[in-house]
Amino acid sequence: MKTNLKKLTALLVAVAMMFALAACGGSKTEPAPASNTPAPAASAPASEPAKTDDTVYHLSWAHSSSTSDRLALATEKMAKELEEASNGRLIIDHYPASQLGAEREELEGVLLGTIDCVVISGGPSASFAPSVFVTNMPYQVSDRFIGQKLYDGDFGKMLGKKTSEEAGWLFLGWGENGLRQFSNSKREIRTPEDMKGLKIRTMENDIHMAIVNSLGGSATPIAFSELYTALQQGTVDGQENGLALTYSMGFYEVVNQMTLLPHIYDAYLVLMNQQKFDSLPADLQALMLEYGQKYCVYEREFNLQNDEDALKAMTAAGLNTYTPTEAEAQLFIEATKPVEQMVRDKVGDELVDAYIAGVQALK
Ligand code: EAX
Repeated sequence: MKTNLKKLTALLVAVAMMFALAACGGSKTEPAPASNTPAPAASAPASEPAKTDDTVYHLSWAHSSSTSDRLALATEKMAKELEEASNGRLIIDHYPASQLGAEREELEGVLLGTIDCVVISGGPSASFAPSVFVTNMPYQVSDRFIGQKLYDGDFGKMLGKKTSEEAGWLFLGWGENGLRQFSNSKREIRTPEDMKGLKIRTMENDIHMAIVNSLGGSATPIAFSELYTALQQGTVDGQENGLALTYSMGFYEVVNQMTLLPHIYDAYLVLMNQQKFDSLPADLQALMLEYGQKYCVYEREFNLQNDEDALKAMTAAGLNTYTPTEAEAQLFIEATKPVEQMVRDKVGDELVDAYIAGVQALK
């Protein structure tokens, strides 16, 4: 309730700002100074000509991770460098930990222009840009470096552009959420048989839900910001996320079993409100494109390091891990085979074939 009120207040402030700006007869959008109020500056209208003066621009940058997570670490590093590179003209106002709303609201915000930039996984973003569903194909990529090359190559460039066309945001780059794996508080999962009857929280994404259900679990969509409590209160028995996030969000405190068999290599989409981008002077636009890419490089580096540290720390804290044998892994792959057709129905054969061919070429 408290969170809802906060969100409502943030939304009302943002809407009020938009009206205030409109009432000024299309005057320049001066960015709001950084403050403790979690309401980002409204975006300038698209028609506004780019400035070339020394105006200081503030960009709100939102994500759902905690301040110790790789998303926050990469944001701070990139923001510092961007401020320097722009001689203090481009300032990132960092809003971690779903401060501006749950992931769906963050996506809506970046489309409405009440949030300037967002880092978001391939789960919730598929509802806004359906081609993202292709990134949810199960048991295709179990090596992060193959995933990184896939998204850095032609396939990723094409897909990023396609998401901008579909949703209307500006795609800046592919970061890495990581290799998603199942964890739960009930029992060790060695084969899909062990998942029978387990309530597993998923993102609000049909393909993620289908994966869990085809493995015998019961998929329960819950917003990421509600997940810790849902595990703690037993609303769900388990979840699936990468190692770094399972650690940084404290999920390992409320599960005790983890199966090390990645079912999805989940990329992060780094997105910007298109009109806000258009309102920046050309040199700052170029910096945004460059530092959007740099952010992805930093975030992947932090993720790799965090994954390694997280596994050690969680094991030391009592988390039991199990790595399925090849024969056991095959059972997971077989059980989720029908999901591929679901993805084909959503995004078309061409995109799925390009994804599979892209992965195969890198293996
Ligand atoms: O940004 O909801 C989740 O499980 C995600 O991994 C989240 O989107 C991270």
